Amino acid sequence: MKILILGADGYLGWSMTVSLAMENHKLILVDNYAKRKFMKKLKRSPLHEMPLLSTRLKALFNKNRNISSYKLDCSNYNKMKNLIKKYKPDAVIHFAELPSAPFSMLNNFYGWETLQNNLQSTFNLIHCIKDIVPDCHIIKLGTMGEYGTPNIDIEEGWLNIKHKNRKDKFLYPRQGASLYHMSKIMDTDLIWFYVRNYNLIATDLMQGPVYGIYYDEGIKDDNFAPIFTYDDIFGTVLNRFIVQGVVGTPLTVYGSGTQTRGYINVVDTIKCIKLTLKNKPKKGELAIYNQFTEQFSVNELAELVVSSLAKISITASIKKIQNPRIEKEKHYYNAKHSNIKKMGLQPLKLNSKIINDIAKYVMKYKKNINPNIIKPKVNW
Ligand code: USQ
Repeated sequence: MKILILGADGYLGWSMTVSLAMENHKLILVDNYAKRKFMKKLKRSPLHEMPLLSTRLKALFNKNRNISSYKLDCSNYNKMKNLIKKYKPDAVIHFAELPSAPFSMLNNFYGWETLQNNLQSTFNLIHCIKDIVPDCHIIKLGTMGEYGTPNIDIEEGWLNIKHKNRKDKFLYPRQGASLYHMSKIMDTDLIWFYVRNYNLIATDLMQGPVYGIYYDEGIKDDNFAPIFTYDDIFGTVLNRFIVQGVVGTPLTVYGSGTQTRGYINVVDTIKCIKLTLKNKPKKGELAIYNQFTEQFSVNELAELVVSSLAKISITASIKKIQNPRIEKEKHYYNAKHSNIKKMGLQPLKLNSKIINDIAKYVMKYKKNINPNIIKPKVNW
């Protein structure tokens, strides 16, 4: 297939690129390095610095020479249009969004940056697809956070409603807990608008917080692993806890720690997207899958990290700190996630071995860990 990957430099985008490069697809990679730029500006750094996409691609070229890469801002309509006209992709995987809730809640500037970047990129993409390649499969990364934490079961994207003896199907009600999550809700609305009015073809993957490191057996070299973040703004909770345990600082459980989410290993994220590529919806259909494999409370994750690290002689501790976020701590949470299993995913279950493999990776770069970027500094 001819696959366009937007946001190919990121945690998920790069993992996806490596995995698809091992198969015989034509890949067109795009990134504007916005996340690297903002991390630098906010004095946050990853576990180890990664070479730019162009340098990292050299290793992939030994496996697949059919890759082109562009430094391009997806919020620039004309540039997107020219790119899509040039390649006419069969599928686009859209990761080109600012992905952090704390980043979006830092202040007015970063809030608007998130809304504008995420919406404009999505809008430009769908508009170009509609005008140039309407049969192209748009695969978009959404988030479980679009649903929030409602007091009823979370369905996969849609809810059947019976009202005064009449029935209809609507997008499941959404209640984001940050401007980042709100931007994803608006993305979904935009996609659905275009899909239902112009018969486009799209899959929206509602993903939970991701953890782990993606390696392809073909390139087991840390320089080709994805960018791994552990700071208060860009790091996700489980990766942060493992780094905190390794560096010997207490695990930062926010509030009571009873907040529950659906989590997924990055290895499963990549498998799910590849399954999605093989399962193209019909024209005019927006497929929505909840992309997570297991539910945990923050306390459960923290306890699992402490007990796992103990097996490799690392003594970690937990410290409950005041929650910097506005989010429900005690809440009902039961989210469906059967579609990805129906497509064939055999989920990886989180266990001590997985946690300790990540910890061993982190230990190699222990000297790089900056303890000043661990404590949460963004409150809302
Ligand atoms: N949390 C802690 N301690 C920490 C960090 C987080 O207790 O040190 C808690 C948070 O309060 C929250 C939960 O862990 O209840 C998850 O937080 P997170 O920072 O791992 O995830 P979140 O901000 O929700 O966002 C992440 C990704 C985002 C993705 C989302 C999926 O950054 O791109 O969309 O996970 S979801 O959470 O389902 O919306």
